[in-house]
Amino acid sequence: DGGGRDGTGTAVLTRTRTRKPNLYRVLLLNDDYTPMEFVVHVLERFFNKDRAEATQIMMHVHQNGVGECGIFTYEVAETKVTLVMDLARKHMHPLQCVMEKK
Ligand code: NFA
Repeated sequence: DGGGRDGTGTAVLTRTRTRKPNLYRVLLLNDDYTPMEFVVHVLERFFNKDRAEATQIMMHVHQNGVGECGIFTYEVAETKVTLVMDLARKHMHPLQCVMEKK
């Protein structure tokens, strides 16, 4: 990784340890009003799910109150939450999307 010379001029190799990024779970919360089809659309559009997996996750949220959309680094998770919340607001759906530290 890093090359250098010690006090006697001898070549030394040092290793810089890579650090694991903090990860965040992005969650969708159930409500009584957001159409199922809208939730499936959100999962396809922002979380790259195919129709089958998006439908599974949507039904999980519908039945259990909460479900995971994916796990991301802070900035990516924050961006996805904002995109989901902005689209839900635009369509006047009460859908809630939140992130939590893993
Ligand atoms: N519970 C909503 C309905 O019956 C569907 C839904 C699923 C909403 C997942 C939010 C999240 N229309």
